Parts: sequence; structure tokens; C-alpha cells
Amino acid sequence: MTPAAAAAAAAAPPAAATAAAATPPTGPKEWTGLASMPQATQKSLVDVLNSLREKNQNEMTVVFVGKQGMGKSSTLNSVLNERVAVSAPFQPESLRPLLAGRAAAGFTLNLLDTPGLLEGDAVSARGVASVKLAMKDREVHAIVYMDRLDEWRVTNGDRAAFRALADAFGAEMWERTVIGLSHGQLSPPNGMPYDDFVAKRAAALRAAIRDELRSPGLALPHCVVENGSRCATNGGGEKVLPDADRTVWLTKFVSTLVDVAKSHEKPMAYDPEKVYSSAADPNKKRRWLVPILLALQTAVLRPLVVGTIRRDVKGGKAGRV
Ligand SMILES: Nc1nc2c(ncn2[C@@H]2O[C@H](COP(=O)(O)OP(=O)(O)OP(=O)(O)O)[C@@H](O)[C@H]2O)c(=O)[nH]1
Ligand SMILES: [Mg+2]
Repeated sequence: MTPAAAAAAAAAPPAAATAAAATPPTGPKEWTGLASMPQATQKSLVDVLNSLREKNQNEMTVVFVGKQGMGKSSTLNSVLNERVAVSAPFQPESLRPLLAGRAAAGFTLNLLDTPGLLEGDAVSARGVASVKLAMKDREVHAIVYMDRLDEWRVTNGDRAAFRALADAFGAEMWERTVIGLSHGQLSPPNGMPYDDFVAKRAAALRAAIRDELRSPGLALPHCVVENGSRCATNGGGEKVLPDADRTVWLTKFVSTLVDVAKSHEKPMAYDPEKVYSSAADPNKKRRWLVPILLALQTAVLRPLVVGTIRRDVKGGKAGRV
């Protein structure tokens, strides 16, 4: 029996209960892709997901966001080990959000894929609207902001996307966000050690998000992902990264999401009626000071300046410049 099947048997309801619940099953599909993963990966994933039961949680919902072509759909497919979301070279991008719910071992994993957030270098209103639609009335435990490991810069477009998400869902959404970096199997340029390269790329993105949102305290953990079929494997057949630890990226990725979910008291519930404004918006910062400064200007500064000018005019100091 595979680890997934063993855990499912342990979590299964007694026969009487099963017979009573003879109505057609609704809700998430069975996670068939789990059973065809390497045994060690299955065991780690079941253990990691089951650790959420400490918080009486038997469901986790994760949303993938980011620019076009960053690997959102591919990562969703890799995690489920099923081809759920469309992702292939030269294929049209994802145009609508897609929810894939999979149940295994008494646990449900919901993964939400969303369309890309940018059109050129500008935020796409359609993209943001689509993420809103995906999040509507849903309880979200973790968010993955996907980008590529093999990109070097953080552009103004990236920054606009960071802010657009904060404006749409509140700056707090970044407190439960994990940075996902696809195309993990690369050889860094100039002989730079792989681990240093990953650390630098993650640090650059993290710093830009913190800076754009004026939130230096954001944790923003990162995970490297390799969705390509040529990903290296270890002795157990598990997909590994070319880092010093030969990290099994899928287990690391899911356990990072679970850690984020555990670190929050409640899931995030997006309410389409609510106006979310990013507290970090510099245009909205310290607005309460405006009337006080206006009053100060009228009551103190203006009389002072006018008095000085009048004295100067009287004393014959006024002139033209
Ligand atoms: N080699 C490799 N290719 C990847 C990886 N992730 C994604 N790709 C490829 O990159 C292309 C874009 O990936 P998608 O998963 O469709 O990207 P997306 O973020 O869903 O894009 P949109 O739906 O357009 O927003 C596809 O051709 C994928 O096969 C990866 O980790 N390694
Ligand atoms: Mg996609």
C-alpha cells in the first residue's frame, strides 16, 4: 500500500457512515496524481499536510499570482502531478482563474490559478479583476507570487504588480505570500555558486516588494521550483534542485505554504464589497495632518509673513527682482 493510500485508509470514515452517506459525492476530486509520485514524496506531502490538523484544519487553499509566463499554471500542475491548467510553449496564456481541488488522506488541497497581472509593463485591469473573481468569497491560506529564477532585474512593471495586489486585497496579503521562483534548474553565470545566485535573486525581489509597500518587516519566504520534465532526481526518484542540499523542491514548496498557513490565526477572506487600500500608499499616508497644517498656515504662518512684508514695505526695503 502506498503512503497516500495508507493514510487515506486511516482517515476513512467507518463503513456504516459511508453507507449512510450514499448521496452522489460532490466537492473536490480524488488526488490521483499523488499516488503516482515517488513514495518518499507522497509520504512527506501527506505528513506535511496532516500537520495542519494541529490547527484543526483539513483544507488548505493556495492562490497563484504573478505576471504572464512565470510558471503559475505549470507549478499548479507539478504540485498536483496532473495536467489541470493549460501550460505549454506558444499556447495562449491562462485567461480565466481555475480552481483545482484535490482530496487525499482526509485532506483537501485547493489550488487556484489566475491569469497574468501585466499587459506590457502596465498592470492589466482584466488580470486584477480575474484574481478578484478567483478570491471572491473564498478563504485563502497562502498566496504564491510566481516569478522566474533566471530573470535578473525587478522592473517598474513588477513594482506596479506588487502595488496593484496590495491595492486590490490589502497590504496584509503580502504577509501570507511566498515568492515562487520557477526555472530552478539553471547554471548561474560567471561560475557563481547556485545557492548564492538563488539568495541574491530572492533578496532582490523581496527588497523591491518591501520597498514598494514600505513594509520592511514582510517575511516573504522564497521557494525554487523546477517544472521542466528534465528536472534532476535523487535516488528515490524525487525531483531535486541543483543546490548544495539537493532539495526536493516539491516537499519544500508545500511545507513552506503549510508554514505560512499555520502562522496565521485565520485565513484571508476577500470581500468584494470592502475597499482595500494599501496602508503603505504614500499619497494616503498621514492624511489626518492636512487640516492641522492648513489651520497652522492660516492662523500662524500667513499673519507672520504678511506682517514681515508690511514692515519691509514701510521701511522701504521692498523692491523688484
Ligand atoms: N524549463 C522550465 N520551463 C517552465 C518552468 N515553469 C514554466 N515553464 C514553461 O514556461 C512557460 C510559461 O509557463 P506557464 O506555467 O504557462 O506560465 P503562467 O504564469 O501560467 O503564464 P500565464 O498563464 O500566461 O499568466 C511554459 O512553456 C512552461 O512550460 C520551469 O520551472 N522550468
Ligand atoms: Mg497560466
